[in-house]
Amino acid sequence: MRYQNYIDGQWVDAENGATFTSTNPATGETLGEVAQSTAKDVDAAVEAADRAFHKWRQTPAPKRGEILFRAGEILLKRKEELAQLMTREMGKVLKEARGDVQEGIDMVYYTAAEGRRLFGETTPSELPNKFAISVREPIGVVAAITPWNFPLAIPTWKIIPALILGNTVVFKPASDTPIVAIKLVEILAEAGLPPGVLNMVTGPGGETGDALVSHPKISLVSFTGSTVAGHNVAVKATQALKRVSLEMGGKNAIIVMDDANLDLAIEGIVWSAFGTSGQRCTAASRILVHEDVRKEVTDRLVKRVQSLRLGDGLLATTDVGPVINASQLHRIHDYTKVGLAEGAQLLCGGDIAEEGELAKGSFYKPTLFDGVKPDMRIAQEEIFGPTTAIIPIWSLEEAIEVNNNTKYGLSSAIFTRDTNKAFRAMRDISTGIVYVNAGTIGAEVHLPFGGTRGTGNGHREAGRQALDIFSEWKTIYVDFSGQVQKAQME
Ligand code: UN1
Repeated sequence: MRYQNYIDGQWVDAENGATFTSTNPATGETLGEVAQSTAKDVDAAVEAADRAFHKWRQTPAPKRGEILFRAGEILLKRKEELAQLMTREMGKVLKEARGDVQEGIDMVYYTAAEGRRLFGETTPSELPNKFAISVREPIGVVAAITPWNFPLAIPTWKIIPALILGNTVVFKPASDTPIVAIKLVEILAEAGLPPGVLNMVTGPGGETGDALVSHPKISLVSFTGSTVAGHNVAVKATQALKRVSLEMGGKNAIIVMDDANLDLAIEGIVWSAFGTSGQRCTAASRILVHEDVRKEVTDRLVKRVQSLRLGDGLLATTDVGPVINASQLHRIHDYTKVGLAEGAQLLCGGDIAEEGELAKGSFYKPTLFDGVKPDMRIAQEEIFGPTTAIIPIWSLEEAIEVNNNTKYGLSSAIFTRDTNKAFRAMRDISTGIVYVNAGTIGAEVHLPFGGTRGTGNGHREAGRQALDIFSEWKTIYVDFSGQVQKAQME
């Protein structure tokens, strides 16, 4: 199967005919050949988006919303098919793939309804017979650059708010998951987006992504992905004075206090650390356990983690799917070696899984380290795999300090039965998202999503707050006094 770019309402090959392969990380099976775009393809896509902008921005927002609602209906109808494709292309277990599609549907419905809100302000003028309002305006052509770990949900976080506000979009999905992205674009086109309003170019971050970020007609770059790639995007886009919204890494911690409900905490840890094979930017990669319950927590965790079954995410017997590709697999394993060299104690896992069918894909054994010190590399650097580090703590104050002391600041969780401790944690934890008696994953689309410090650059996706990324404010004064009234003059 051969997949093409989508430019100005047409499906087209890359101008030089080049392609790359999308493969199933569980089996190595080839899923299709996908256009490998060059700067020329990017230019054609951006020019098309730029031409479409004028008309789209003047389309009433409720009408734009109607098209997006239709896309939501189609997504809902095709949910199962999309989820199966996602499991084959990205690897996450089928239940989670359904969740990813559902998160996309939620985002589409939630944001489509903004078409009938997009509230601005009216406020009294300081002068008589003068009227003052503020309204949101689109910015122009938006570059949406998305990662492979949520191949449907995250593209909707960017594309849908951009479109409801009247921007046009050039979408570049991750090279590991282009086919799911192509299906999303097909659906948005079928829903009735006019040609040029949404364009897609597939290809590697290096050539395709760089050309997009540097294109003079791109007004805003919205990026989710690794810290290294995000840094590159930020430097290039900022030099060209574009607006940039970045969502990058995490080193999220779960705090388990001595008064916690341990049944709940253990399940929360397993879900947050090993769900999606640990490949969420919200994944719990540090577990800060009060010394008084550490032995019980580690003993129970080891048993639970060793019972997790690795396999193809399409099989009902699988708990943990593959990681995205071989290079990521080796990177994760290198971190195991780093942890051992730093003196952390390996409790289970710690190796590439190659038994039977697993040898065909990229599987890593769910890994637990104990006795980890807060400043070790495995406690500071994002690994993005099924591996987590237990760090002993002795008090809430210490836990909060360790929690806050990484270069990232996305998500945190605390398990405690003590309301006072819960509220102190809610106040003093400095991440963008905090959970009480729940793990670090599972954000909902109608609340702001994003992090402090090196996780991002101050923006929030999702929720009403996403509108601030994709719009400019325009302030309008209407003077109906019939005179030249001079503000701030006596
Ligand atoms: C991500 O990993 O980049 O909160 C997004 C969660 C999901 C979104 C994760 N709703 O885990």
